[in-house]
Amino acid sequence: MTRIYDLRSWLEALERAGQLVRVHREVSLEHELAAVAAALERQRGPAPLFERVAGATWPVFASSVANQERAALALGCDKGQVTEVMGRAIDPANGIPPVRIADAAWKANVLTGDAADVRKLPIPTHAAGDGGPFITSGVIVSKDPVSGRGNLSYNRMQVKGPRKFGFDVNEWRHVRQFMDVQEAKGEALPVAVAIGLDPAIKIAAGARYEGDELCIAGAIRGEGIRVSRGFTVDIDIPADAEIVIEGYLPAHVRKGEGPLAEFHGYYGRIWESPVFQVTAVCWREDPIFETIIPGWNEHVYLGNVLPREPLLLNFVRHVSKGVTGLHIVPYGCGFTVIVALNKTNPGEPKNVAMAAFTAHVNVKWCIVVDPDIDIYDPADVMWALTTRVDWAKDVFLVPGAQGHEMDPTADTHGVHTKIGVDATADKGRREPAGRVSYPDVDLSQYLA
Ligand SMILES: Cc1cc2nc3c(=O)[nH]c(=O)nc-3n(C[C@H](O)[C@H](O)[C@H](O)COP(=O)(O)O)c2cc1C
Ligand SMILES: [Mn+2]
Repeated sequence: MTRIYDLRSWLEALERAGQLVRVHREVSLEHELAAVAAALERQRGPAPLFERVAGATWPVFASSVANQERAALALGCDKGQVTEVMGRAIDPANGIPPVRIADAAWKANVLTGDAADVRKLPIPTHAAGDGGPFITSGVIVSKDPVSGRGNLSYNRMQVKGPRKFGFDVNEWRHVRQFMDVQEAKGEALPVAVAIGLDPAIKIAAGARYEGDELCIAGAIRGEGIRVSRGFTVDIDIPADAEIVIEGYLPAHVRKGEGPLAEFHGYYGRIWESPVFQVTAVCWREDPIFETIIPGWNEHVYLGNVLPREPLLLNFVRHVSKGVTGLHIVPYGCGFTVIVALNKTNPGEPKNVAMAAFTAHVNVKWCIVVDPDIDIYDPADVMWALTTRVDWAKDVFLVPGAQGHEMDPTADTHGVHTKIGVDATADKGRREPAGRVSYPDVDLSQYLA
């Protein structure tokens, strides 16, 4: 197995697993690159490395952690173990802190001052309704100005000029908390953006964690992530990143930014957001740029699937030891959960669904299936819904419950209706003979 510690070793691991496709045909950064990557994500196809990008010298990689196979590969486990491995990684007791080194691959090339021009970077314009080019796969590295601890997050960055971006940050984020401390003193918040990464760091950045999220990445890799001090910011930045942008968020500056495709599959609005002022642009030799297709599978996987599944598993396991697996489906905006249950009592599936609702406000729809259903295969789940559900008896609604404030069916406070579905068999109805199945075959042996 390839030891994964940066984007390049990750690409090797993907290629070996048949999860990488090199796109030789030239693509445009305006919509075309994102359209190809989005189509591949929806077909559960391999991740594209765009080798020729019009008007750019650097290749662009997309869709790193966009399906269950790649999540498992990134975490070094089987498909069905992802939730449990994530559970161990985000347990602060297992965190492994980063290790500081003097050198870093990205210290090979540095532009500062007026020369730090981000027009050099191949930043795509993704969806048709996006407000322009956005960095979507930048992991934001910041530092708590009070305690000094590090922090990782995602904050989309819209290109606003050669050295300026819009910087989207919601109210309850750690970065917002750090900004508030600085703004009270009238001071800027220094930040760095790391692009082109070991997927362990990307997975860590999507989690809400009381501590430095780099400890999560360390826990995934079983050793501290190598970091190196920035040139113009006093921040420890992943040393094996392909590209690093350093800068600061000036105090009390807000500018219109957006719209961008959101995780729920609609466009967001234009927000009055902070501004990121660039102080340095750094890169490895022959760097590879990386992007996340906004509003699509990887976006939901990193933000809503991987960090939340462990929490849900804890809750539903508390209610029933018979739970064999759980998946927050990436095509359901992080609102839909499928639980596999080896039930021992007829009412158990509904109790399990209720546990999922209370585990996280986002959960709106919980489908409970038997362990013979592949929870990672939408067609198998649809088959269970069709053949094992009597809609008048096996479904229950919870009106007036708290949901995500961005659920388009919810009111302005996020109040919505939740729905639980018992899609298990053996409810004392008819008894079909055994289920039809065909053995798995290695298609490459037949179609080559
Ligand atoms: C791909 C992706 C993009 C995101 N974009 C934003 C964003 O633009 N603004 C924001 O406030 N949160 C965004 N988030 C959510 C936060 O970055 C994420 O929840 C992170 O855990 C917040 O870090 P914190 O817990 O240290 O505050 C995004 C998440 C993902 C996975
Ligand atoms: Mn944090």
